[in-house]
Amino acid sequence: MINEKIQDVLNAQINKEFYSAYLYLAMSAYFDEIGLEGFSNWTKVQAREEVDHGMILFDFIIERNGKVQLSQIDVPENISGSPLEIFEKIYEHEKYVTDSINCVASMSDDECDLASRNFIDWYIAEQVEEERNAYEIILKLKMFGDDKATLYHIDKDLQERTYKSHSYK
Ligand code: OFO
Repeated sequence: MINEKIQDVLNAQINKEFYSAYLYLAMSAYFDEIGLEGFSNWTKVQAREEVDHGMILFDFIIERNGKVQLSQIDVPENISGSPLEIFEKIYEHEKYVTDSINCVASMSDDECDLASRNFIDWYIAEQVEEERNAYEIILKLKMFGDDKATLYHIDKDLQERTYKSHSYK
């Protein structure tokens, strides 16, 4: 049986992951509106990964004979600006999610819930990748983003990203 405090923070984390999916979807729609199809594709693929992150938490709570408690998902606001500004928001958001995952890990240790502690390792590794992915795009945009021809090529590159479903087992 899952520890109740950990169950609560995992339920809160489900909400954060689905909010992340909403955030990336809103960004995808915005990029599509301004004609950046590759950026739109990249953020749409990321939204699907975020749904996977939420679902893995959902399944884990059930596997531990716990209770899933869903809560209202906020609507993302202020989705506008240059690709660099949007990716800076993404990077900040992922750092926030990393902090949240780290707190789940540390609480699992405090509560001696080692099954949850073991489970959350997958998210810790995933967050390293999430932050790095956003950061690499920021670096490219800072270096070349003002040049329209290069922006066009970055957009083409981001068009190549494809969705692969995520699982922690
Ligand atoms: Fe689920 O990692 Fe991004 O937010």
